[in-house]
Amino acid sequence: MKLKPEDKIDIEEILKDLESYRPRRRGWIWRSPAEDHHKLGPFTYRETSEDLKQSVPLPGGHFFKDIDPQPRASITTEIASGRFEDDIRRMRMAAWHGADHLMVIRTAGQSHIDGLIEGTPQGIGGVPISRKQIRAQRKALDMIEDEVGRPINYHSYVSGVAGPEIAVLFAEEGINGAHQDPQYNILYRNVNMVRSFVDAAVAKKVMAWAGIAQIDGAHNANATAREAWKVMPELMVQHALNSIFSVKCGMPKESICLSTVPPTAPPAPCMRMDLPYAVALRELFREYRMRAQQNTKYMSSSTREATVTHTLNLLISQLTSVDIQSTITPDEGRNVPWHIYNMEGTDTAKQAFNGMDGMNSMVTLCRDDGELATRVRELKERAVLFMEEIIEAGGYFKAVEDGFFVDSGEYPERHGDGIARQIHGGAGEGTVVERDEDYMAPVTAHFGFNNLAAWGLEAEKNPSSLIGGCTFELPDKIIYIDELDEEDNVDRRMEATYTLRGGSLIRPEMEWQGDGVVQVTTFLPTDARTARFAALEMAKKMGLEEAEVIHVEVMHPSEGTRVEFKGKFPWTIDLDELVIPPEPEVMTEDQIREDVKDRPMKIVAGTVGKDEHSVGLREIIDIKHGGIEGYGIECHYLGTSVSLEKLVDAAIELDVDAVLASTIISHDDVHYRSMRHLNELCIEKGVRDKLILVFGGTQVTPDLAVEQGVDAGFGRGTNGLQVATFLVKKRRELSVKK
Ligand code: Z98
Repeated sequence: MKLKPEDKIDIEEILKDLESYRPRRRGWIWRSPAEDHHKLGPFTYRETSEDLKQSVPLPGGHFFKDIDPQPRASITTEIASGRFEDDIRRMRMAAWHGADHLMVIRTAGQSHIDGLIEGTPQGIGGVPISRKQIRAQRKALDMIEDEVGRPINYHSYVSGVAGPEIAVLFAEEGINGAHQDPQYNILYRNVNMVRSFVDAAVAKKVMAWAGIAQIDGAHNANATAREAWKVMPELMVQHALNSIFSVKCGMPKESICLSTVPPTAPPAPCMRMDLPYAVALRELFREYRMRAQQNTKYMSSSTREATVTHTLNLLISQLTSVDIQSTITPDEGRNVPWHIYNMEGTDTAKQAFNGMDGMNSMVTLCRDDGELATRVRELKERAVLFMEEIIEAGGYFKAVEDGFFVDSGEYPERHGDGIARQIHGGAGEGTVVERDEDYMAPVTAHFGFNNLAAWGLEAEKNPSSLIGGCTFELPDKIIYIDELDEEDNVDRRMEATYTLRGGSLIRPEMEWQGDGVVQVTTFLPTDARTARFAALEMAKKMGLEEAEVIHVEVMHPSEGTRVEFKGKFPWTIDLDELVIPPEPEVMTEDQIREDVKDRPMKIVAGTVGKDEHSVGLREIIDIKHGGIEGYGIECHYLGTSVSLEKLVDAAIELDVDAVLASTIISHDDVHYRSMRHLNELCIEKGVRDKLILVFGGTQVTPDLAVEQGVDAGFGRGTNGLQVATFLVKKRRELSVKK
């Protein structure tokens, strides 16, 4: 199945015949760098990767021939909706915006399930990871990567008590990246520590066979600690432990990605803390890859604030040449994991990297002396001392028992509030048993003792040769289970939204098909608490169901509050009943030039009333901005705050074809009053039938403008070509009438 940009992805089609779907490849694929001086539109880039075949450029790309430079780093988007079928459409959109690492968050609690989930139940805060779900998504991603022209890495989590089983599932199904870190299980999920490390060894060996890139879990200490900037030495210790353990299990260093998060955020003076930390990490772990996340700990529900923190974090990523850039920002603070925020986070990363392209060749970090170097050294020393103390204490397990980790003191200071776990405690305690002497498992990528001595050399090289190959070599041996629950499955959910697919009905959607969710942003002239309740009342009056306030921000304690709320719009829109006016036809530049050459055209223009705005009108006129001058139209610009009388007098004196009036100010409908007045003046002076009257401005609605008596109104986003087309066509129409 080949995707076409003009058609929606067909989820029903993807779900067909999943039993026989086979992944087309294994392993992580990094972006292919473009050449050093990569030319795109008017610019040359230094640090980009190969262009996409099809994509959605940044909104500002419009000014530069819609170029869409792709940064070097892989860009992650994290998806956590709970319904994998809706996430597929979100993945396609994210890929078009530039994400090539699609990380699917697991449903809450999957860490504690000691086995695999089957079928496609609905999740909470993420999807239940199951074979059917990942097959469907990987199959969709095969099509999506063909559509955008870049490999897409698909990712989820191999932690929890079923870690090895999930690793095998991921290897079988061509998953490309996964979190795996035994320390995560121990500290945050209270899985027994011995079990966690044994499981991790098995899982890592399997992941290494499948070429799966690994992300560790050190950053969770940062998110958990009360004062995140104090755990920097510990974070390095956690990275070190998981990295070297992974290497010992057979994982190549280039597949080991350290998960780093800048520990602080403004108003903290974050750069002075976060940058030395990032530099120290890169120096200590230079053979490994870096995966940078955003700081999500000090994040409120303001998307603006989150985006600034994200951008500062991206500056660090740029300065320290990150390999994978995660984008998760606004969802965390607002708890609204919506489609649009996946695209926004991806765009923020792409935009920041585009803007900082080549910066590292102009700016050098001061590593020799001064605050950066001193702090980098200090952090490394603290980390090494921490490691030494673990050894003195009797090793890692003992250190965990003593509460060494996630203590809120900055090492060597300790506050005694760390997370302590006991070696004889936690989920899965006592489940690790020594292998019998005659233990033998005929499987590929086996970890540890396997008694193959009696089975010959071939078996020692690859134990699965004894059974003609295991599921890694022979996927037909995989037992595929479709669904286990008759009600909680994708077919039932799709039935419920059937009418919204393929027909003429649509509903707003933020997370799931047909969820009806809309967000309203407004300002209420009252204090924050009152605004919160007033907003809910507004939502009720607007007919929104299940309304919730998602952001409240004081503009002034008594003058007012910015408030954002969401609710469900309970209706559907029938597209067949919509009256959509035809798109205005635009002549080609050459057609306009030819017309004006045959019959010269002259206009007079000005911003009218008491209005000093000039940019919009200048863009319509100036050759520099692609304005109508460029087509040979003679323009007489009278400036700003021009009276209508002066404009009409000049039109008569210069004997022009058209008057172009502009206004931005619109309070009390002054712009529409000006239009009426202009029309009346022209009638009074007997020139109305000789002049084409055009009014423009950001608040102008074309139909309303014509109702006021002018010939055309142009609103936000108008360009010179549209105005020139109108002028040429209108003049032809008038000549015919004459
Ligand atoms: C991230 N958004 O890093 P549960 N294993 C490791 C983890 O770091 C995590 C999980 C498992 C962040 C999310 N990390 C934080 C090493 C989570 C998650 O138990 O299913 O939630 O596993 O991408």
